Amino acid sequence: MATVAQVVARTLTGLGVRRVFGLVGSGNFDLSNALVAAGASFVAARHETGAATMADAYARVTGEVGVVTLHPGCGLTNAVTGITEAAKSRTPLLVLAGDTAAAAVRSNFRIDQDALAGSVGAVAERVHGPMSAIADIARAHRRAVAERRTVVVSLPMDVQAATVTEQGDVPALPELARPRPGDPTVGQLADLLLAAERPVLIAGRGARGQRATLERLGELTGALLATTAVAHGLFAGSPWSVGISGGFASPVAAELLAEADLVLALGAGLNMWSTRHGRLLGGTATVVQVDLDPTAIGAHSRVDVGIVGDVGETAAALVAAIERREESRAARRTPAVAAQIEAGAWSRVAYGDTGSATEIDPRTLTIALDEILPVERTVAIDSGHFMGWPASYLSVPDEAGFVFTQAFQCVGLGLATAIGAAVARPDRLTVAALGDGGALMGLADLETVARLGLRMVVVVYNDRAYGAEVHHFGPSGKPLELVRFPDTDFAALGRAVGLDGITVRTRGDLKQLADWVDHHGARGGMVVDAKIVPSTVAEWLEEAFRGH
Ligand SMILES: Cc1ncc(C[n+]2csc(CCOP(=O)(O)OP(=O)(O)O)c2C)c(N)n1
Ligand SMILES: [Mg+2]
Repeated sequence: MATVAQVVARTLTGLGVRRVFGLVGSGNFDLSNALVAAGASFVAARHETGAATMADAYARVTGEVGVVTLHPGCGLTNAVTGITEAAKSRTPLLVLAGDTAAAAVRSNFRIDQDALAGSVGAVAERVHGPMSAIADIARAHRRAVAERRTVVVSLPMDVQAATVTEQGDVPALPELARPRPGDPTVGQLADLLLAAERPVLIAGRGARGQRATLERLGELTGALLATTAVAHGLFAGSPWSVGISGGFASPVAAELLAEADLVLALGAGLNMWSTRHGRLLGGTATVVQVDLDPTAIGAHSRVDVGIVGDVGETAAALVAAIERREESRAARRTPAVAAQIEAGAWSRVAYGDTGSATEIDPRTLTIALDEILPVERTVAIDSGHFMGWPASYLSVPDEAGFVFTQAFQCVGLGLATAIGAAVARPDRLTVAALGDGGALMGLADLETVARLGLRMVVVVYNDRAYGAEVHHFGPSGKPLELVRFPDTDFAALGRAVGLDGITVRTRGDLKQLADWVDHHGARGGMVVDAKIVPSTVAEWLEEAFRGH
């Protein structure tokens, strides 16, 4: 005899779930313990939005389904921001939310959980009763995986405690063949690519994991390579990669992208961020968009040719078609362009250092971090004005080494993102790049970094302000008192929870970080409170404001 909670837990571990994030209350206590008893390991967060975002980041880095368990009502509402980010990012995420019994109409915890889930773009599912428990949880899991959705599964407490007398098997599901366009479409696309003088491939979220095929396509067509921010790292180290397309593009990357006569967007939404409000797409370029989701095609930008298909399958079909023709082109792949790309890397772009004895230039800080920290790293970035610097200057080894939870454009998810990534890849040093405002918002889970003994450097770009707002409204003379605040000693906050903490005002102060890397192998957690020059404005932000 088993309870529904136990059967649900066993079904999930049977489906491959091995890691669960969460925060335990009475409404998910038995379920969380049942998951552990069934073989999953449990990662306790200190705030539910942190728990949801950790599971989201874990899913992004590992490719597994993320799982988070929550207390009913208030546990779920606390997690809503993280759930929304995951839903907007199409992260396969299972949110196992306890729920009040149907009859407990006056329970303090009672809310309409299904309506809440739907309102943020997640799918509402429930475990209805002992007879259907296995089918219910298997269906929710399948929707998360097959539809790439964030699924909020409500599990009423009376149902969780009910006894299951007959336990069926989880129906085995076939591997789903991924959609690919038909031969005539592939042939037309091959014609377009081979006729282009200056083709560019822009790879987005849907292209993650497809490096080899896309590099081959680039080789055959002479295309330059770029990624959106969420796919950053996909072409790390390629001489033909111009880096990120969008606000964080280097000046040379922006120039080369705008010159393209054919843009092939692969699993990339071509939104205002990845195209700089369309300015990175040359006015006369032919724009081709390949996406699994028909509603994504042309949703943000002008698209001349739309193709519904899986990026990997479509690219492989294109490669095969071009190879059959025994044709290839050098197009943009000349020694001069390679030299232009190399010389134009962000780290080579000259700038006037604005630092003083008390404040460090954020660019100098980030370039130094890139030199000091091991290259086997995962970079996780919060939202705010500062975010262009780590995105531009910190190299990453591959696309799993960069986690960008920005679909909700929400401040405060960066630390939890870093924690989920660090749990996923303990072999890599995780770098959490945060603004001071975002660090304070996500502060509850700083303790989690210490408690889990994660290998992490938490860098706080501390400008004593909501800098994005300062730079947005300051130039037009608006009052800024409400968006500036007193300095916070983040090194002391780090030490308070059991981490190392250093304060950085100059390049020389980073010697302590270099020693930590050299002598301790960057083990354990370190908070770097970087007192940055608050008046140094990132070009990407000025550029973004110009676009409005
Ligand atoms: C949850 C949430 N609240 C408010 C905002 C509006 N907002 C955007 S950037 C920003 C400032 C963030 O400050 P900080 O983390 O210090 O980074 P900075 O901009 O100073 O570099 C704010 C408040 C938001 N995006 N998300
Ligand atoms: Mg700030």
